[in-house]
Amino acid sequence: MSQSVLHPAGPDAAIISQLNWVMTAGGALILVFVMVLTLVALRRAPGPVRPMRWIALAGVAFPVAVLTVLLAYSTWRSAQLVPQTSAGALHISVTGKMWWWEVRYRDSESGADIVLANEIHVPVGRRVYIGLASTDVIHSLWIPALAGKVDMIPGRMTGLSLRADQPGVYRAQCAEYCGEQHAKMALHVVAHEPARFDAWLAAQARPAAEPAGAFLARGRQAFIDQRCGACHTIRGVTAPTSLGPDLTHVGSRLHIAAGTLRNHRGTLGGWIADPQATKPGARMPAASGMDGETLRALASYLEHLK
Ligand code: HEC
Ligand SMILES: [Cu+2]
Repeated sequence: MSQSVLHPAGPDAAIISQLNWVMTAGGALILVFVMVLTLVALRRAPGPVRPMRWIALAGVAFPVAVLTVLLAYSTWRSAQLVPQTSAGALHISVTGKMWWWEVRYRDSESGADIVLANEIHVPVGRRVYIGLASTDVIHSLWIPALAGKVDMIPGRMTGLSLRADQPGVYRAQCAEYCGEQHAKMALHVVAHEPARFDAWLAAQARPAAEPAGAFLARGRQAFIDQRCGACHTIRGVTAPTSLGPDLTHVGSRLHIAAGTLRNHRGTLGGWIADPQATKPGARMPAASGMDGETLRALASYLEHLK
């Protein structure tokens, strides 16, 4: 799960990585050059200097030449970034919330929104436009292996175009301090071959799986009795709300709590019993008045919502 600018997996990240190497190498060369000059100055025999000549050459001509070349180079490379437009691209909306990400796709057949959380899936080789918004404070989406960071500002739409060229899982992180759990506000981008992406999206469009057996049915009943539906949607079970992540297919996700815990029955149960232990301040209260067996049934039910 790479979250590294040094391992680009798409054209934008490759350009940014190259700019980074050129700047670092250029800066290192200049540093060495200045150090050598300093040594020469320290070791030379005392005698008359010609300060005007040094100021003109090293103080004016040299920086002007270096900065002009860098400006031309970075302008040329930036022009090659993926065009920032939604035309012809796969459209995804991501909304930053304290401290998780709501992700929406449009179902091309029904026109309805397909809502999920903390995970973006993209087809390899296709341009994707991610519309960005925030409902509370400023967040920023940064997927280092795929693109530069773009802020998500309340009351304003921003956007980010990117293309993934290699299948894989790429970690992303909120890159604008947004409060107590900013550090635990991560997201994973999963890039698939196009056919697998289509299958994934079709599966996400379906309503939640019916519980297979009495134990899982007990879990679903606990979800209703505990009023989890006040903040969470399970399509086909509870009414839409977006105070908390959509759980219709929560079992299909790699992580829960915005990249914080690996997703399985054990972590689901622990999270439901005491979310504040994992993310103090998270906007989910601990479940109360549930016996152990009911909690296990609830966690198993959520795990089976693939
Ligand atoms: C007051 C609103 C609220 C209630 C009630 C609530 N939750 Fe949550 N829940 C949230 C929020 C907000 C998050 C996201 C927390 C974060 O990651 O910072 C969350 C996260 C989760 C997650 C992780 C989802 C993911 O994809 O990361 C699960 C699972 C979950 N809740 C289950 C439950 C269950 C089961 C109940 C009922 C016992 C419940 N919640 C009650 C608000 C709520
Ligand atoms: Cu943040």
